[in-house]
Amino acid sequence: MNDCATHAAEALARQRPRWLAAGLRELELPGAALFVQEQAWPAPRADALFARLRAEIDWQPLRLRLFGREVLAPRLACWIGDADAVYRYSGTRFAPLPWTATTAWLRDELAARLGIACNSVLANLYRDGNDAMGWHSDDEPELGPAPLIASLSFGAARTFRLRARERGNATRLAIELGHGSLLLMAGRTQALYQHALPRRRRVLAPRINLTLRWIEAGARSR
Ligand SMILES: O=C(O)CCC(=O)C(=O)O
Ligand SMILES: [Mn+2]
Repeated sequence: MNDCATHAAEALARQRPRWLAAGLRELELPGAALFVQEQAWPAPRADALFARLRAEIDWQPLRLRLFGREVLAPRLACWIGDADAVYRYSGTRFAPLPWTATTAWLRDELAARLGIACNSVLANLYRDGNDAMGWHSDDEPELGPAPLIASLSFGAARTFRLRARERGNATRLAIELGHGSLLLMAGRTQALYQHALPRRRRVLAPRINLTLRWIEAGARSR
């Protein structure tokens, strides 16, 4: 292992006991570090969080650059965070909007419960089962070599899929992300796997997903 990988493995070894003690469960996926808590915010709290997030966030159509063309993503989104947490994704530069009361509250909850520091959040609103997210890894340089991503879901349950990036490796995993659930992706998860949220046409209800992240200081000014 190189220095970065060693550092990431040590950080994970320190954090794992705290996350397990807080009620998270570790999922089996070779080389990855995935932790889930189905009812991190049980109803009725999850209902209130969904309603507040839907009302507070400035949901916007998301224009992505794909093969040199601008296309509209099948979902609404908003990038929120500290003023200097600028993020580049799919050819687009996102300057963050300020934290809303509820996103800031959730950020502080993650810090208090799990010792996780985040300076930004990508909020996605899937209006119904026709909205989706394609295969990708959250491996932009500003996320560092071993990104820690906390994914919070509210509203309709949807299937979150992971697949190995390595050619010929058929390893896959499907996780049902329900109302009030928390998923942590850490360590080598982004390096080894892609993830996606496929369409599910029978789902008529909306879903909000927040991925809280840390944008590294050194990469921010680029
Ligand atoms: O909606 C989800 O569960 C996935 C979101 C995601 O992968 C992202 O925002 O990068
Ligand atoms: Mn992602």
